[in-house]
Amino acid sequence: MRVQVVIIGAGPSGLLLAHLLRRSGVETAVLERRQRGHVLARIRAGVLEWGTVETLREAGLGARMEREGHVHEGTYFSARNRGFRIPLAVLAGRPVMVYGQTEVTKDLYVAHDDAGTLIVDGAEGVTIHEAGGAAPFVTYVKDGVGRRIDADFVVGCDGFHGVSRRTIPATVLKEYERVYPFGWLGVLSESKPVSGELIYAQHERGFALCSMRNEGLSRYYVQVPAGEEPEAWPDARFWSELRRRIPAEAAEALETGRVIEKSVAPLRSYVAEPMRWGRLFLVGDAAHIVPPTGAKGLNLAVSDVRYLHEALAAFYRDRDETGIEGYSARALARIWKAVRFSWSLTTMLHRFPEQTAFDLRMQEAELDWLEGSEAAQRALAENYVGLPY
Ligand code: RFL
Ligand code: PHB
Repeated sequence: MRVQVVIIGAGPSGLLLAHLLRRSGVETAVLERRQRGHVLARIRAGVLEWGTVETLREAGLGARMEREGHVHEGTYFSARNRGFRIPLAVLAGRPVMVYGQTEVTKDLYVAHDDAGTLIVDGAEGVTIHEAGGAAPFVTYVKDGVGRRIDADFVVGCDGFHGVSRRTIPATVLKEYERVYPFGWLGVLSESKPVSGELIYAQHERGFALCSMRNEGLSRYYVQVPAGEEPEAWPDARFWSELRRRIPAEAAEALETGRVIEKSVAPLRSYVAEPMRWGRLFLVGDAAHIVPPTGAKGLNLAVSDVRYLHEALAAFYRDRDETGIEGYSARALARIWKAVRFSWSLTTMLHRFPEQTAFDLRMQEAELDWLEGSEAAQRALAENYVGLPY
């Protein structure tokens, strides 16, 4: 079998790229290791930059997001149980949208089902061949039968643990990494969100975040040591720890409902360069990871997809290769700024094991400055709502 572009991974990167390419008349096949039910059960991102919202709208994927998503014009920060608000839309000219990654992924699957895109789930042993040459192909096993797809290009949208990045020779790939000595324990709870807007809370016991999915579904996180098991956190322990870290009024108002998901996510900053090797491109988490503190991971995946879609569409339309040649540098320029932002928010808000009394004071002074300075708030807001493409 032959298609123009083979995409590995049916997360948001792979599904959105396939969707945009189909609208530009480019034929794709998407290979996903997992079953669709598994992909849709993953609870991940919650906050969309306005550029992501516009990208989804322009792609004809905005209808349910308009109805069910929530526009947030501000967000709260808190230091030592006292909160203050940053008016994002006033300072940066744009709000953000709270609409879960799970919902974005569902909308994409519905669009692909309607259009009849080839999405192979349960594709095992996906292997990329000859990506450095002119005629790449991909092999995999489905239902015990070996298969092969030839293509002009292969796109790795297969997340941090995928095969695509590892296909690039070690002599070519340069990796940059910081692993943080903590993770986030996340809880999805059937309860009314404690606040109409998100609360990012710094506290000497560790960071906490109050987020949401809708009026009846809250998403909360507390910082825990790296390697912590969710089983060490029965519901009562989680709620009591959360209450201790958030603003006093929020702690009082907190409603605890049935917990329907609980998991620990490790925190890391990671970038692989370049994001193209011959006829193989990397997109999204396959090339970079940010700690979730800045809510940037999914949004970066979307900006990579925008750039690569533009490049491939120009190639097929006009045989113009400039976009393809420039993809990696263009994507990385935006990525590094989001990596910096996510790292700096993480550093400002988390408790580090080796942190001294002096370091704690530095965090508190930074938050105090943020509370009192419009310039500081504007800088944060500009990054949080998303830098231009
Ligand atoms: P994904 O979503 O990991 O999808 C990759 C897909 O590839 C498949 N795959 C393979 N398929 C075939 N063969 C193989 N060998 C394969 N190996 C893997 C996988 O099964 C999967 O389906 O990557 P993608 O598409 O690049 O999307 C990236 C986003 O998922 C990620 O950046 C965000 O979830 C990060 N993130 C957040 N981002 C935001 O923009 N805003 C947020 O508020 C936000 N909050 C979060 C987050 C991530 C979190 N976790 C759990 C890491 C909160 C959390 C807790
Ligand atoms: C979420 O709702 O899951 C969420 C929100 C904001 C973040 C990270 C995660 O920074």
